[in-house]
Amino acid sequence: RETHRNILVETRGRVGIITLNRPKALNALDEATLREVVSASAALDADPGIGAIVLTGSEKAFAAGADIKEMAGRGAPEMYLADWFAGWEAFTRVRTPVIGAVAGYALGGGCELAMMCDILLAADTARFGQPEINLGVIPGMGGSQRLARAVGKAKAMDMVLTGRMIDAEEAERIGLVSRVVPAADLLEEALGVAETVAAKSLPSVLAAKEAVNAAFETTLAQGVQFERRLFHALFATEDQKEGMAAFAEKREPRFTHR
Ligand code: CO8
Repeated sequence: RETHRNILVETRGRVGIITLNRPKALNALDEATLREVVSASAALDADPGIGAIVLTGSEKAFAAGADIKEMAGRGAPEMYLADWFAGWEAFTRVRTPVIGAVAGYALGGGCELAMMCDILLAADTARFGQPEINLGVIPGMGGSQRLARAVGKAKAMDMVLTGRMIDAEEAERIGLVSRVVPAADLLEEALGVAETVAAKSLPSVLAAKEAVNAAFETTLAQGVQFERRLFHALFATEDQKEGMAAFAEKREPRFTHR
């Protein structure tokens, strides 16, 4: 595997783990980190031996935002011509499910990156926020859109306009995260979720992620039809035959595609 400066990449069985590792800046997401996360996640996505990816940070910070020092001196033409932050869209095109595991700060771009994950686990130490308003700007990596879709207008406006941080308990209550776990167990819990997903039949896992994501991009009628077409298509897999046979025979399925 290629070597990285700001992240660590490892695999455990069918699970790939990407750890943001830029402790001196609380994992602030600079351009180098963006390139590394995008390339590492694409490589894991292309590996048929990988069925789920865990994205995590440190005990103190998942990521404290985009790198403010890197952006501070730039002008509008430069930001526009570079299409600053557009590179992160590649991360949302990863087809393999991504389990985000957040401890400590997930602020600004860090919160936005967390929201790009498919299942989000928070340690009880996690703090989420969109503090860009305090810097004279607004979220720039999808925060205003993904937060509004995830938690609705009331909480999204509250967080984006005031910049206030919410704790893990509030994040779970409003539906921003899937589960809250004790900080000491975060990685093991995330690996457990990843292993559970990675043990399913991969075609059904990829289809399931595509189907849920379609809910955010289309009308209900089109989304339901899209789901039904994917459902029909899965009857072409041997894993559908095996899964349903195993149910009838009261045994565990032995999927081919995993
Ligand atoms: N960018 C660059 N460096 C950072 C960032 C960041 N986002 N966050 C922390 N660091 C650095 C600090 O500068 C410090 O470096 P140094 O030791 O060289 O001074 C080091 O990390 C440790 O940080 P602190 O000493 O501040 O640690 P504390 O424990 O005292 O505080 C906080 C932790 C509360 C997380 C604090 O670091 C903080 O408020 N960070 C910034 C949070 C923030 O505003 N994030 C949003 C950034 S903007 C964004 O993500 C969206 C992009 C939209 C466009 C924005 C245009 C500006």
